[in-house]
Order: sequence, then structure tokens, then C-alpha cells
Amino acid sequence: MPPRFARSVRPDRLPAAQPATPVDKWNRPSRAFVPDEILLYDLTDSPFCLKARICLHLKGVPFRRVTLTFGRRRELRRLNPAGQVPVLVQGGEAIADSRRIARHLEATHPAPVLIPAGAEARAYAALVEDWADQTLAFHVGALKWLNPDNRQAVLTNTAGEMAGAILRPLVRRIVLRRARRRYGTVGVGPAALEHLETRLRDNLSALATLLDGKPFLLGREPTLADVATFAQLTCMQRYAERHLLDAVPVVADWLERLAAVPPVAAALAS
Ligand SMILES: N[C@@H](CCC(=O)N[C@@H](CS)C(=O)NCC(=O)O)C(=O)O
Repeated sequence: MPPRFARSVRPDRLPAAQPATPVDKWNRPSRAFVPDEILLYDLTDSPFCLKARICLHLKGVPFRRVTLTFGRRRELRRLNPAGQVPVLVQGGEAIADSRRIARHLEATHPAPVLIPAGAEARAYAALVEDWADQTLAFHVGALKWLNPDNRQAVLTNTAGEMAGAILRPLVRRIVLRRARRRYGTVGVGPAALEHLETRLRDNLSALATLLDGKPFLLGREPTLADVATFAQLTCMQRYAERHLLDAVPVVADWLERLAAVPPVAAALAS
């Protein structure tokens, strides 16, 4: 039975099949669409997409990334009316939202365990994941988009992936306007940068307390709590706020330790 959060997808609405040649003209493996292939609609600079990619790699599930280009926005809305990535497409079902993707993978690929079985550890992991997805994502995202020192990098990383040279100036304007509106509607603008930094420092210090003396948040193995938190913070390393991470060695060491776990390294390199 498909998970209740899945949405059916018509096969003709997926990326068009290409001729099934074994290699292309540059001698690279063919990227022909195969019906049972798992697709991940995503963007490189999105922490939620990185979270989904890390879960897929940790579970050893092969998948193909489909970059959310400007031209694919309508295709994405058919899969996820919220118009957000990541979206996982598997067996004619679209699963949107990194939380749902993680739970779908846990149900379909139980090993290695990312969501602990014990009630207390499970509750702890769920609370940390929610904190990372909501509080941390809000503060890291607001600083990334509102700090003028990040302007060039954020636009290059996002618009550069979403559009080719001709459309890029338009996409830059659109993504910047949307980001300003997103934070503006909750009263957060450039004047809040100092407050956002202070809140982030407090959050990083609380995280250091949780991590002290442990390789990962729940002990010896990484769980979804680590993955969700890592995804938000590692993306921050590309922006001016990376100095906040360097100031908390326990957190910086944990980021390094997690980045060295082979499936995580593979997800970061993909
Ligand atoms: N709760 C969602 C959040 C996903 C999300 O915010 N995605 C962003 C990229 S980081 C997005 O697609 N933004 C485009 C938009 O909102 O139009 C999840 O966990 O997947």
C-alpha cells in the first residue's frame, strides 16, 4: 500500500524518456529514464534537499537527481502543489517534504536505522529534527538571504543552478524578491541581522551541550537528528556566517566527523 503522504504521478508527466543507448556521444553512461528509477527533484544549495540526499545515500538507495530549473517549475507543482523541493518520485508516487522522504525511506529500507526504535530516543530525534527544520532553518535561511555580504554567493548558487545565462538575471530578481517577501511577511528584514546572529549563537551553544562527549547526537551512530541538523549547518559554511560555526569547536568537529562518513561525503559530492 503506498504511504498516505504519497501523491500519484502520471508517467507521462515525468522527465521524458530518452533513447536507451548504453553511452552518450561523450561516452558517458546513458541517462535514459527507466520506469522504476527513483528521482529526486532538488537543488544543491537547499538544506532540505541535502537532508534527503544524505538519507538516500545512508540507506544505499540509488537515485537520480532532477535539478529544479526555472523551466521545471510547472512540472514540480504537479508533483508538489507547494512548489517546494525536495520531492522524491518512486514507482509513480511523489513524496514531497524531507521529513516524509526520510520516513518513507525508513519504512522501505529499514537498515541502517535512522529513526531510533526506543520511545525516548525516537522522541529526542523527532524534537531535534523539528528544531533543525524550523528554528535553525529559519535563522540560517534569513541570514543567508538578508545579509548583503551573502548576496553574490546566494544568487550565484541558486539562480546559477536554476537557469542558463539568458534567464539568469530574471531568476536572480525573482528568487531575491521571493526571499525578501518570505521573511518580510513575518517582520524580519536586514535590521534583524544582529538579533538573528545572537539567536543562532545561542542555538549553536545549546547544540554543543547536547553533543559534548558524544560522536553523534544520540551516541555512536548518526541518526535523522544528526542528518537534519547537519544539513542546515553545513550549508551555512558557504556563507558569511560560517565564523559562527568556527567559534563552537564541539559543533565544528561534529560537522567534520559527519562529513567524513562515506555516504555523507558521497551526498555532499553528488
Ligand atoms: N518542509 C520542507 C521545506 C522545503 C523547502 O523549504 N524547500 C525550499 C528550498 S530549501 C524551496 O523549495 N523553496 C522554493 C519555494 O518555496 O518556492 C521540507 O522539509 O522539505
